[in-house]
Amino acid sequence: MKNIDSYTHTRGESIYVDDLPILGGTLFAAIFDAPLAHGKIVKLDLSKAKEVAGVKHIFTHQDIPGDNQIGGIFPDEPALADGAIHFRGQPIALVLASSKEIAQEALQHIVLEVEELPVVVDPREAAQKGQLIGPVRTFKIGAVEKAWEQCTHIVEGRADCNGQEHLYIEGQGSYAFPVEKDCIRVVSSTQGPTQVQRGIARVLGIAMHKVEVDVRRLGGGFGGKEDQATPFAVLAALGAYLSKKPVKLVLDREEDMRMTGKRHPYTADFKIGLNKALKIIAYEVDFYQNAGAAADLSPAVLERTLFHATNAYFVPNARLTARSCQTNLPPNTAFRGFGGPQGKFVMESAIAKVAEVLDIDKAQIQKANLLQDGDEFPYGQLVEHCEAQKTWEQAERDFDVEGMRQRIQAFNAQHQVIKKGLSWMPICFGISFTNTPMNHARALVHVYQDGSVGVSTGAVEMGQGVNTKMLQIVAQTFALSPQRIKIETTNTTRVANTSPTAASAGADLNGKALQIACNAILSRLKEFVQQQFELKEEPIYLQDEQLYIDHQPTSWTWDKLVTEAFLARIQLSEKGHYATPKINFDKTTEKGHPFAYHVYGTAITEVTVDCIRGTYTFDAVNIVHDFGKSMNKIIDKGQVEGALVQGMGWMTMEDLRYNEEGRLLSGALSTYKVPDIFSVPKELNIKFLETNHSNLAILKSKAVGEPPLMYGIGAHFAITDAIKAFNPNAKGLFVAPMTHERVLMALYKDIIIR
Ligand code: MTE
Ligand code: LUZ
Ligand code: MOS
Repeated sequence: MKNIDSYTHTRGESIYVDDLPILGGTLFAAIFDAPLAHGKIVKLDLSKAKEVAGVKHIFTHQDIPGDNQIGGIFPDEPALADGAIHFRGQPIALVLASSKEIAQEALQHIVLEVEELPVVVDPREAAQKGQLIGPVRTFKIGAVEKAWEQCTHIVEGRADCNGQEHLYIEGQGSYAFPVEKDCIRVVSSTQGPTQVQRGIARVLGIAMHKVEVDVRRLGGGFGGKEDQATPFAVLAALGAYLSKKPVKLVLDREEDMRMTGKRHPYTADFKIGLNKALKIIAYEVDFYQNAGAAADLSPAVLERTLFHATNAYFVPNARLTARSCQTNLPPNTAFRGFGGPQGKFVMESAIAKVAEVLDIDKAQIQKANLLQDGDEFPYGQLVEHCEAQKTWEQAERDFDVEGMRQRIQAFNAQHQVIKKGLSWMPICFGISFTNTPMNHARALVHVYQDGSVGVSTGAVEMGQGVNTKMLQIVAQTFALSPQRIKIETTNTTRVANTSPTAASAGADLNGKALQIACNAILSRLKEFVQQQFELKEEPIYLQDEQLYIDHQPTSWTWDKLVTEAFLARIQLSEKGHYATPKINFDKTTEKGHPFAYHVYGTAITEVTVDCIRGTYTFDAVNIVHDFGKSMNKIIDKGQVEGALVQGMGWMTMEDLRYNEEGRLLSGALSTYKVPDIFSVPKELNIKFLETNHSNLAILKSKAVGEPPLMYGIGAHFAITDAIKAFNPNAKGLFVAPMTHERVLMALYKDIIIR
């Protein structure tokens, strides 16, 4: 089944926040944001700006009726600055005007005087100064101090990876409407409707039931709208509440890039020890996460870095430490992989460095240490239904790796200034919010008198196809054709207390809740049929919208059944609730069983580097991915393709730059380059490893949203491999992204040009 949105998407008919019809009286908002990264506000003069024709209101923190606070995990982030500035782009005042242009024009007339304070952008410097958010976390397994004695090879090093701009096509935006009796209705481009609802209620000082949040779909989120849609929705709602007019706040690209947080940059020190047989015996790592100015989701991201710090390898003795460092950058936030990619990059760097020192193939070490059933993760969960070796071995076979190696060697022998490189990237990613209480969801199903069905869940559609998957569940349960089913907007008055659609768990959690609701309606209908036809044990089922009794079609269609049931006063609506069983985690011991299951896979990346210019093209990425029993192969394959390329962009070309003053230098598409169709590998082969035991995945179809992003890490190490083919003295550069400039430097480091 194809994506239910593809028809309207391709015709440009799908509706986003900025496409909503404008209601009469609407005011358009612009945000006056901090022009520097750290300081005390000495003076804020709005008088000139208020005189601009068409400006209706300018609000500051002093106008906030409730709590000036939007922090989710820690209350450390004001909605509007209240005297102190902590990052460039921090909202200070909200201008409402009769048009967006006038509102933006008024920003130029606001006078701000600031007493500047020193700016910190480097996480190690922040840590040194004791600027940490939350506790330092350490995961331990085995006895790492003693384990070094058993190691034949011990290697230490440092790895640094940068942040990443989400670059969803649709910017942050909300449209807020005042409703009678001090209520507010907000249409928001958010992954977390309940987070937005709670944030608005808090800032306006009203109860959550007075706030309705509605989401049709997002033009991409990628984690950037898990937490950070909230501040902008809050400001739109504040404007509507105070002005009693509808308020539209949609950021343009440069505002969005300047004001919002991104993937966390990390820097880490590692030490790894292997025995003679190349088994990893011990691993120690110290992560410094660049959190930005406020907590946002950083503590949760930090935690997932630790959960994935050993990637798909068994490490019997480890000490993994991570600290969240407060700097004067915009608060960094969720981004596809949620700290997992950063943890894995360091592990892969450590293995690469050992391989370099021993002068052996990195893949030899990777393969020797892949997880197996019965192994223990550093957080105490046991490895079950492990597909690490299976995906690796299938990749070896299906993609004729031996042939590939020989072909590359022959090519490199024949070419002096163009070299090819190869890398392997196994992945293992845990599915569930690491914060156990977040792992539940609700759904609401209405079967209408005419047999058509309306479905609401807590899942937010952001391009990942979750609505199509929800529709499939209903269609399958009721044996209905897709046209009879409508997926409603995600709305907090229909489905309450939602977790954000995140952690790749949207389809699992909401799909399972939806299955429960549909099955309850189906049971009631069957019971009704049993009574109506005075049946005993004869099987009753639906097939192709037809009622079957005792394997014989009856004269009753689905529509007839529904109509009759309605007349017999049978309840045709139902809600479902699902909570992931078994999972738990104890933060005091840092042990537990946090994940419902894990997703595995292996990618092989082949690159060609132009060793004169430092440029590269990816010839092929070959993947064997563990989909479980995919319920929609088109969508799932699309998720792997998109995530891979997004991960490759992070590792190679996306060059996020802040200067020492905390000013974003790569704040537009002219200075920040993301992969386009020309950067996609020339060949992209995705093989489905089909497995059948993930009962906690919806219809055994494993979560697919985030895990494949981490295949992109392979791009980095493939480039290093090619560099070494050109310059055997070159040392692995464990710094991402591997831009063309960096490749050029690495190619000619310590080389004597003849
Ligand atoms: N795919 C598209 N097209 N757009 C997105 O914004 N977000 C990713 C992933 N795939 C995203 C996407 C992220 S970060 C997550 S967590 C999952 O989708 C969320 O959806 P799911 O839980 O339904 O997989
Ligand atoms: N969000 C969150 C996430 O709050 N907790 C998580 O564990 C998580 N994991 C991935 C992406 N978003
Ligand atoms: Mo995804 S980072 O869980 O929104």
